[in-house]
Amino acid sequence: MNLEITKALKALLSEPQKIVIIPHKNPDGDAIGSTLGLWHYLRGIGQEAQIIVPNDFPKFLKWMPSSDQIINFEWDTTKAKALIKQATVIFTLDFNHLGRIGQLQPLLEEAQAKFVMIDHHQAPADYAEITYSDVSMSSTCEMVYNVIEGLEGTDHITPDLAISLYTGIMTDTGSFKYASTTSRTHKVVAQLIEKGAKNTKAHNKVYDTNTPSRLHLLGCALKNMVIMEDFATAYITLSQEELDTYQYKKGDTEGFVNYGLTLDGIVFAVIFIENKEEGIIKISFRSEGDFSVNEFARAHFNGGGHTNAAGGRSELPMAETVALFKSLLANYKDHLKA
Ligand SMILES: [Mn+2]
Repeated sequence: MNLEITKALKALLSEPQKIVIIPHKNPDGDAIGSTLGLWHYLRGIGQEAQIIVPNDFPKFLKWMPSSDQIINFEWDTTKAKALIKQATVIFTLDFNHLGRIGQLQPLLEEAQAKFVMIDHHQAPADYAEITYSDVSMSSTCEMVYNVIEGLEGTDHITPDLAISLYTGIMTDTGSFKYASTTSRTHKVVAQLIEKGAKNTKAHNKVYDTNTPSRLHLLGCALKNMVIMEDFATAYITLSQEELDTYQYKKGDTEGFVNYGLTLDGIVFAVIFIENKEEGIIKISFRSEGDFSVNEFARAHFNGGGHTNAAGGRSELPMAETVALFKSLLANYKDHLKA
């Protein structure tokens, strides 16, 4: 975090503000962890702050301290609207384009507040007064730690704050294994553990809370996996019917896409998940090495993200979506090698 951002944030927070903190739609561990981490910090220094999520977040994150204080826009629309209208500062976390917040987009476009963006995705939009964007960061949680440190606020890191940030770093780095995990990431994590983050608890609460139906859905997904050795690619499909058969609940398919990469010789893994209600196929892309799934998702599937992890969507039916995907691989043959 550079000096200019530190100075601007210091000035902003030297006055009492009415603060709203917003993560992206379908919030993940990093989105919830970073918003809660920042929320604990801002409350700790005496600021008025509220978190508003565009929609619900997975059950495996609901143990996080004070996560019950989070306002869900879909359930508490009137309250959320009022808070956004009155806000003097809006922090947007773990996304960098107002198209990522669903129904909140028009409200934020009209909001009078000063915007602060803290995010590690590529190609940030230009909507914030203060933009802290760094694609080299493991997670937004690591960036929130940098913010707190930059504001000389590490004494305000309580165990609740610490475990919030720890959890987001853990989930966004695939438990500290992705290429974005640096020595600095480990130093931050070490600090968080020293501040009281119960690291084993975070792992158990996030990863060891499977239901039988989720494991059965995983079994179905793995059975559906198609391996294309010539392109070092593996993809999975899950139809709405299959999701229904295994009583799909939000968050159940989290991490499924990564199984393709555990195969020897596979560098590109994809999952296509049908969503009948929205009339779309949701797609997650993962890669190992140099192949940029961010560029692939941007170019062909209305999405984007990071070099090794991205999302996208298709409005075509499943079979046509998969056919399109397969037809594209030949263009990337030189990059799709183990
Ligand atoms: Mn993130």
